[in-house]
Amino acid sequence: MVETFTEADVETIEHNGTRLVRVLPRHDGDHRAWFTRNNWALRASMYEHGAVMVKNSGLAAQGELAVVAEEIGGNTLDYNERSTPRSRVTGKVYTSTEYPADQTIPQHNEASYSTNWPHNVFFFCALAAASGGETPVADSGAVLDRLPAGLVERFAERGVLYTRTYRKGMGLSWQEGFQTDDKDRVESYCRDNDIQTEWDGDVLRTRQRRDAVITHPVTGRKVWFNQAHLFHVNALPEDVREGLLELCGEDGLPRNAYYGDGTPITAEEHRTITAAFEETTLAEEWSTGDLMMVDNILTTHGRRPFTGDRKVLVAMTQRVS
Ligand SMILES: O=C(O)CCC(=O)C(=O)O
Repeated sequence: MVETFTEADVETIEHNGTRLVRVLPRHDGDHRAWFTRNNWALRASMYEHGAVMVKNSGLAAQGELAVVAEEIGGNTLDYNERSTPRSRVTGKVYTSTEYPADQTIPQHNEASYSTNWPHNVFFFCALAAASGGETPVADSGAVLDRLPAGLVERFAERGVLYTRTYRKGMGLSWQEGFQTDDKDRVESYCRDNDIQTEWDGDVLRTRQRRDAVITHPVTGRKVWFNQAHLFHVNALPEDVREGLLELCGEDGLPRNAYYGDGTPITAEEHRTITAAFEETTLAEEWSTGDLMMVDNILTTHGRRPFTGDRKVLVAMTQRVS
């Protein structure tokens, strides 16, 4: 596939089953025409390898990100049923998750806790950090291959139960999560998307069961596709975890994850899953102007801590239900 690029230097980087195709355009100035000529190669490489990074893409404005994302990935999508704070920049282009610079964002398949997730995610580095701030990728099939067969079997059979408590001042409020001030609209969304709700005044608790292992619709490959390790209470630093448990109890945590039948995911299982991600993660440095596109089913993404200012914009395309 990679040979089909024109006017570009192309290199495939690999680490323990995760691949990223790095493409450096070599054209004489018209970057948009280059994207059009290489549209098929970009899309095919993304579906075959999982992640493609176009260095020095030439994209200047956020609007250009949306246009290129649509040309390659189809319709851009709104960020609904939110799990992290982000801002809309323009149209359907958002900032990436706005967590403090010293925090790591664990690897995840975008929105895999929901019934609707984007097939493709496009990240545009509008401003590279002074140091760090990579958006690492890890192949969801390689993660699955590293996990013990018994654990995969249990998750495949039972799925994952995601629990959330939306309250103001602790994680996301329900208004931010569902992007509305209308409780009836939240109820109707939850009914349509198989989410159980329980209201306590202005506090909303939800429970939703989702698959943990799915089959890639294009390649037919089985992949680990969930956010159990990220929602799990042990993903929090110990002091934050202890404080939250004391304050809200297990039932009131902003988020947590269990096996789909409600049985706990043990600390040991959480460590095993986290280690499988760590072993397969590949991180390529950002420069301002780079664009990375990922097949969200085949490839997870996360974020490394950074120093200095950093701005990464996101466009998601092609909802798969
Ligand atoms: O800022 C980034 O590089 C990605 C952050 C992230 O994981 C997200 O927004 O889902």
